Amino acid sequence: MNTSIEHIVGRRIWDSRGRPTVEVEVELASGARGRGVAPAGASRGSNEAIDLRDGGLELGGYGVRSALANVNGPIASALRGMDAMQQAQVDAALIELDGTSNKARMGGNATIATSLAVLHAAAAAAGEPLWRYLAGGAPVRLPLPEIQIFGGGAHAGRRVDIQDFLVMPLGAQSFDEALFMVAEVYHAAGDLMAARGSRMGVADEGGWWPDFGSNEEALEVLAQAIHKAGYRNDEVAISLDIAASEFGRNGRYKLALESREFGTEEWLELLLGWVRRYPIISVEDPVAEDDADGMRAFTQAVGRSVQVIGDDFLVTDAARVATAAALGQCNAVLIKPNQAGTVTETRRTMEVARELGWGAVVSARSGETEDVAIVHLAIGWNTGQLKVGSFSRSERMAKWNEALRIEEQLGSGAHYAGWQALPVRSTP
Ligand code: 2PG
Ligand code: MG
Repeated sequence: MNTSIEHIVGRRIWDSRGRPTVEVEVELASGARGRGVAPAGASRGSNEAIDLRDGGLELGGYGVRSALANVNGPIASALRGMDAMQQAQVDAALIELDGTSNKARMGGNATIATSLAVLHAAAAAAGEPLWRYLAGGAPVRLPLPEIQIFGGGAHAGRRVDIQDFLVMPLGAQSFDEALFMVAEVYHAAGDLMAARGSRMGVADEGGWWPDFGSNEEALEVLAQAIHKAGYRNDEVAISLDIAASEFGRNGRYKLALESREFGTEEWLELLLGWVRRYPIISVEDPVAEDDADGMRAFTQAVGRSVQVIGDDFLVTDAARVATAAALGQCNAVLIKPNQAGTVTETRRTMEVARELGWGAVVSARSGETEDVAIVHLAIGWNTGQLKVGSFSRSERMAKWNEALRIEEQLGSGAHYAGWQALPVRSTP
């Protein structure tokens, strides 16, 4: 079969926030096709691959004409004739063509959509679902999901400072049961909000709108919701994405909701108090991306009782993961393909994390589409954990539902990762 790349077309489609994004379609000489879509973050690390936007007045500056021109021009010319089965070579060509350290010239949105489209076309040529093509016969697990119940920070008009209040169904026996448990907690939380007379509605990733007087109150209500749904702490635990780069810089942390400001030391004291008082099993970006000492102090303080994920801090970069491990910062990495800009670089980061015995969480962005590729990456690469936002809005549910279908395809060979996917010694 001739698997050389024949056509590449970039088109503008629209994401879950009604903003334009890049979709790329690749066709091979054999006729096999693949489609890749770039998601978009709102709380971005400053070292991520650049999301190339047109600026100006049109579409609030979010236009993607320049990124699409790159796909349809230089990228298509460079990749035409290359073998789609050689993903590393295709991605190396993208990296070379771009020539910058952060995909600033071609745009990380242009490169990741192209890289994913080529990957999909290769799986189609192999006649396999993407997850199975990626696994290549190696064992896989259904991931432990990390699911948002309240969405705050940049995803909810900064109604609370902390970005994500999430749960992890540690005690489920299957992915199907894991979603069942989360559904119960999600709706219990909604009922509690309604009973309090809170303003209802959902944030960018589908979590309940965070109508609270303090950040800790959200934690309190989440713990109540888990209890109300009938689960113990070792069955459903809490996970937080602090996204501290959004309100912290130069060792100062400002909680706007509470009109309070902290230095790194007091900030860590506050977080560690929460970890002691609530069943928290995972914390992402507890400090700002520029606070390497704070990250080390937090990671050392929690030891092996809490997963500490680097998102803005590590930006899906293999070298940053290796350095952080050597310095005792974090014990897990968030894997966002569009932070890296190509499939190969994303995969390398995941592999380094695995070699280190770290946790690895494949993650969607706050701006998403119906695309479900990341579910296949999480399962095919056997990363053990998956984060795609909350339990409402179809761009989120499409992904959870895709994992259910894959669980069914695996049949009796399906194995749910559960809490053992975490780099921790025990459940809360
Ligand atoms: C995060 C993501 C997803 P965003 O911070 O982990 O929740 O948000 O895509 O806005 O960076
Ligand atoms: Mg994050």
